[in-house]
Amino acid sequence: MFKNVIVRVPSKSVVEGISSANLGKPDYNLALKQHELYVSALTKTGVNVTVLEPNDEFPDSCFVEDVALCTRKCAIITRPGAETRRNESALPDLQEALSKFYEHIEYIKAPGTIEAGDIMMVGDHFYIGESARTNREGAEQMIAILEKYGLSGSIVPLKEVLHLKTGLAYLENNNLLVAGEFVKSPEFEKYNKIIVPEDEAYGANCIWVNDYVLVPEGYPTVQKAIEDLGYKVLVVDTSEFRKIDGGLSCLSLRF
Ligand code: CIR
Repeated sequence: MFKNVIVRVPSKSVVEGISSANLGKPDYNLALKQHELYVSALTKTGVNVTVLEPNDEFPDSCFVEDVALCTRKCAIITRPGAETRRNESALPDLQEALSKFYEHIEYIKAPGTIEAGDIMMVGDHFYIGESARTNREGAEQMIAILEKYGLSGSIVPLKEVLHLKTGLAYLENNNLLVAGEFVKSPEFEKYNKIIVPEDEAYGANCIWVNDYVLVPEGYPTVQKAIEDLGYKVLVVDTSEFRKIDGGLSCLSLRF
């Protein structure tokens, strides 16, 4: 069960977020509205939500998932691979918020880079995508920290997607939503795979929160597959975040 969630409100500069989507720039006011509805959906799952202030200096800072990994033993502050995001993880309000919940806070150090969108938690094991944002050194530092706390990690090479969780979502109870390059990955054979059709690939970025699953609006096949598994589904529109390659998982830290 998750008790806590941390989010950061999008800033006006969200329109300048890094993007490869070719969908135009986000509408700031709509992004704000969608973010509010995202927080409402999270609140319905019973978690306590800490809301950080917008930060105009960092256009992508609403994607708070990337700057820390929150485990049941410790929080690890990452070192983002994207240059424009590098110092996001040092923002004092984030560190302050984490220190309210965690006695142990660890840090990824140069030359390691890692963004926690590349990390998928399955119980006490953490799959770490080696991507354009997360290098081998960063992944190895992360695994060493996890092992220090009795947790474990393994590296999954990424070829096509931005982050590991762009194409994977663990829904607990052995259920794994998989898209694109991960459908045939040997690492994930042991899970009950729910395969996301290519034309709904963005819908793979769902989040499980306390027996609810938050699903992005507009991905009916994914939504039905999750409902058929018996989960309570909360649909949230993320159209403005999709324009800058972000989705449901990216917008929060859950622990
Ligand atoms: C970026 O490129 O860093 C942002 N525009 C999107 C980050 C998405 N985060 C995530 O998948 N965890």
